[in-house]
Amino acid sequence: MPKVIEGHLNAEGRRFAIVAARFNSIFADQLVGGAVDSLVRHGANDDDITVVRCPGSFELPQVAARVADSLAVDAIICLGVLIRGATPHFDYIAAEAAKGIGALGTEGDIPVAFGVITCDTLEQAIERSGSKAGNKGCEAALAAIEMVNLYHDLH
Ligand code: DLZ
Repeated sequence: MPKVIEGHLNAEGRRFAIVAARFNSIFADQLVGGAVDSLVRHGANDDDITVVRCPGSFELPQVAARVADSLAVDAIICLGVLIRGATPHFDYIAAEAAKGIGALGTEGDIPVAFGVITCDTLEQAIERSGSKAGNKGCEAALAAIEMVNLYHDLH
């Protein structure tokens, strides 16, 4: 049998920061609610969850980097909702958010989950923020819990 190392889904005693963009807040707030719900249902204490809001998804990596430096947390969950408009703006913001969040996770000491949804239509945003396609905030929180425990086991 191969030796398998994988993180379990117990968030007890772990501290989390959720960094969430306010843009498209109807949907972004749903992602925040989903992430908090996931963390608490997996054992995290309300007091161990800090929510930090920023203007838009472009700012997520900037704020998350400061959160990593200033708050004693075990993982950061970045949440944002990008909805494509008539110009290429969407692509620049999406690329910056993905690149910055990815770099922070790779270069920093703690896991950083990517809960940014990139939608071509409002309908896709509705589907991904708590209806047909689930809640991507919940999924990002689960990834963060698993990664915290995986990093712990890899030490
Ligand atoms: C400007 C902008 C646009 C057009 N669209 C979105 C979006 O769909 N989702 C999002 O999170 N943020 C958007 N923003 C705001 C930018 O992320 C950023 O806050 C501004 O460009 C200011 O730096």
